[in-house]
Amino acid sequence: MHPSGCFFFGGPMLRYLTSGESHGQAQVAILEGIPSRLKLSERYINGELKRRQGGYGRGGRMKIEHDRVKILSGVRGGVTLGSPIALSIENLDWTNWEKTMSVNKKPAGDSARKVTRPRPGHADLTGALKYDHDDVRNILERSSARETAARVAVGALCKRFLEEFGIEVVSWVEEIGGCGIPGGGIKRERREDIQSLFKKAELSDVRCPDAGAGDAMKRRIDKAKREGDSLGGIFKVVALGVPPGLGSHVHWDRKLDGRLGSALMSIQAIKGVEIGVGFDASASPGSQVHDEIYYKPLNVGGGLKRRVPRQFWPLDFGYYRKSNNAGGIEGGMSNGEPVVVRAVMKPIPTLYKPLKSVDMESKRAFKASVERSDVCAVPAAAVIGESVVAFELACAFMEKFGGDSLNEVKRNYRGYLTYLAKRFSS
Ligand code: EPS
Repeated sequence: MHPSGCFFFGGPMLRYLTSGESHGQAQVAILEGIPSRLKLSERYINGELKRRQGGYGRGGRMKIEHDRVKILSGVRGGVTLGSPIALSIENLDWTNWEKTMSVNKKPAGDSARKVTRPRPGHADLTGALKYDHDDVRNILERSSARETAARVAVGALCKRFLEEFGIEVVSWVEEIGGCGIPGGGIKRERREDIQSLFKKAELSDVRCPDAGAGDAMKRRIDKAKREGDSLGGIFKVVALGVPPGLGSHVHWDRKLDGRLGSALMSIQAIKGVEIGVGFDASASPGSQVHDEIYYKPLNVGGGLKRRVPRQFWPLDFGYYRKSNNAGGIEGGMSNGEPVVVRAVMKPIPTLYKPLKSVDMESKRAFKASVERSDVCAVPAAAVIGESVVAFELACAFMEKFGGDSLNEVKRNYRGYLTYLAKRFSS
């Protein structure tokens, strides 16, 4: 099992690859396994790319780039064909780096922009040792979080797919540099409340739904910038409308929480992931941690009538919980409640006030290299978090309900919902 692909009966259902250097020509991705006849436009993906580019604390690069996707294949007349979908996002900064990053010609002298002083906290030193490079640029160009533009394009496609089934993936920022939402903003779980927090976050340039906390975050970012420093933080991703039964308890590599954890940890600079109450589960006894189960009978006489509280829409299958400490996942399977994950991003390792390092040519102590960078990219990381969660959910969804066309997947999904309602109603 790999975070960028899911497998069933030995064959991949949904998988993707990305390629691209930060100052190379483009970020590219190929996504395979999306069924045919899904409506898709470049405009939709561009909306998500724009969200990733935003956020207070970003550096000069985002003034240069206006990320736009080009769909190269797999889509015709605004609908997917069922074939692999190739996506490309041009790096506009490439024009300033053509000589340095030339594919065919080895750059000489200053135009090489050689880097020999690895930044603590980055892939620089270990990457150079592992891949036998004396120029750290050969590592940092790929380890850069610029790669996440491609992942957000893939995530946008997965979100478009999930939308067809009433599944929505949202996020917001809970903390930056120690400034956070009072109480973590955790407890509210109703669909409407989550959507309202998300709407507020979308209007905030730190993607924080609490205006007061957002202002404190911005002041903290300004201070770090003045001091030549960088900041990390915590974001939350919530998926709404996820049916019970994605993932599985039967084998380690099919557990949904394991797969989400792996996907989130694979985002540049992420150092920790929590599902539901996460690490807070250690402080309370089981009686206060586990979500009690309730049942409200369904009237399925006239089809799938909604008799359970609206916040559980569209999943009416009788059983529900009044709390969601599990973060919507029990036994490695979604349980029908919102899927709630949090991730912590470390401060960006590129500092304008650089840390101690060693020059790889002279082996003498030096300050690390300064590359142009962001002070804080937690708001962007939240959008990237949504993307990787959307991919994993789409993957698990296709494993369970997979088909070649969107209609086939819909038939399969409807069949499952009908089964749940009929089988588990009184
Ligand atoms: C970028 C993310 C960051 C930026 C990068 C663009 O990457 P890194 O992980 O290398 O710090 O610094 O921009 C540059 C490399 C630059 O030249 O400014 C992104 O999200 O697009």
